[in-house]
Amino acid sequence: MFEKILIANRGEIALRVIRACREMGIRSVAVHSTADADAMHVRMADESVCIGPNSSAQSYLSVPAIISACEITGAQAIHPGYGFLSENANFVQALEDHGITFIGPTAEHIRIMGDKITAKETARNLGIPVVPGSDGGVPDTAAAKKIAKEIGYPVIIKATAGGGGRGMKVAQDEDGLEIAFRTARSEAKAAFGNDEVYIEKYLQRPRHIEIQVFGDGKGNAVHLGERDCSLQRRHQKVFEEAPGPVITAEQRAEIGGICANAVAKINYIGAGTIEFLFEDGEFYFIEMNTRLQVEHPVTEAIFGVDLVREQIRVAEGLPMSFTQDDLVVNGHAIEVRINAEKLPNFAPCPGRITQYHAPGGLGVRMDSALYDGYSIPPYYDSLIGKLIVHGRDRPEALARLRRALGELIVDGIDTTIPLFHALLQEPDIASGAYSIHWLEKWLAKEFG
Ligand code: MV4
Repeated sequence: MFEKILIANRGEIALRVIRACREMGIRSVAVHSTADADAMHVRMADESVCIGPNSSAQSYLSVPAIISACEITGAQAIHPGYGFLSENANFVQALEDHGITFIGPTAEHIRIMGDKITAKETARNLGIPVVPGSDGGVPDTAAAKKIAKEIGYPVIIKATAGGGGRGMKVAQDEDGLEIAFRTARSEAKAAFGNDEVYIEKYLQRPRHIEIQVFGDGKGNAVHLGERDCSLQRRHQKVFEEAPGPVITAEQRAEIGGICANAVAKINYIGAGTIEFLFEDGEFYFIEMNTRLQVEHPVTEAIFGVDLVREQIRVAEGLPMSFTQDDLVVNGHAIEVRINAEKLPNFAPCPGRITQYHAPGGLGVRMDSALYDGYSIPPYYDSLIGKLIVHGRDRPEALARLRRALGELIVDGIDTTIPLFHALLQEPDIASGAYSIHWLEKWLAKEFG
């Protein structure tokens, strides 16, 4: 049993992990940069260690500083949260060498899924449906044209080392392919120092549907349904919901079963998310994330489970506390991301919070590290809170979201709260009729 866990993160996700530790009777250690000396995660943890200056590179991303903090405090395990070192295989390897448990998957699984071509090949071999395209890297335009002819236009060229939407180019026809291929390759080289690219059939109006999986590292795994995260701006999610408004129970059981079997087969341990594009009733694998995700609370709401508690359990070698049969969808949950950003351009807007009031009541969860008088530092991500609502069905969740947003007060800075008030007026949001392109089109129409 772990007595003490170090949380290698900040903000709301650090609080999320500290809360799970406290409920399990495990002591928590916060780490922080100098800019975060007054942050809520430092106050809430049982103890804290300053690990470096303002810049993430020298604090939250510093492997030696974090390992030292572990050794000083005697923490036996590290929870990485999301972002920062959460999907860094070298970090996981370093922890192993120091006898510290990483609360998450193995370095090997992180490495496989971090390389997009290897991830796709692994997924295909495990029986997961993938987007039609090249088997691995494409060496030149001639090879690209040959594959494009086979799968049909439009096609998309992606960087092997990319992800999160960086290094992608669409070609509508053979004329466009030449330029798309060369641009993708040179951009990949510049951005990632790796010019390998691959090619896929371009899906024109898909939804982003991701399946939550969970394994015990001993060949047992379950799925916890899907989240629809199609509402994104520049590859940043802003609104997520579970279950997906257009996914049937039969589709959930089928794709979920495929994903659970796949991760069971590789002895995957902990939380994972298998991302798909969903179009015309078909799922197409694009990537796998080997971490707990920002939007995990919508899944927790509809299944009534604590995913962080489960991560800690399996890291200790304990079994998961539920089986697939225990996991029944209950109602509908929606999360909106409250960012310190000024509309219409979403410009980061750090500064002092003069007043903060979190909404409450039935079916409302506010995950945030804000407090009255807190100054948001300019050095980190602009996510300052997540409002999660749960209702018996989607209309109830939407009504509850509108009500809770009305109670939420974040004064002193600009936030994305007005965006959600506006979105809730939209018939397409009310009906769930949106694809991955809906939000950008709507923003262009609303704000020019
Ligand atoms: C695609 C695609 C269409 N067809 N792949 C963007 C981020 C990366 N995770 C994968 N992405 C896409 N891959 C094929 N074959 C469209 C996108 C895409 C997208 C995907 C999910 C959510 C938002 C998106 C916005 C633009 C493009």
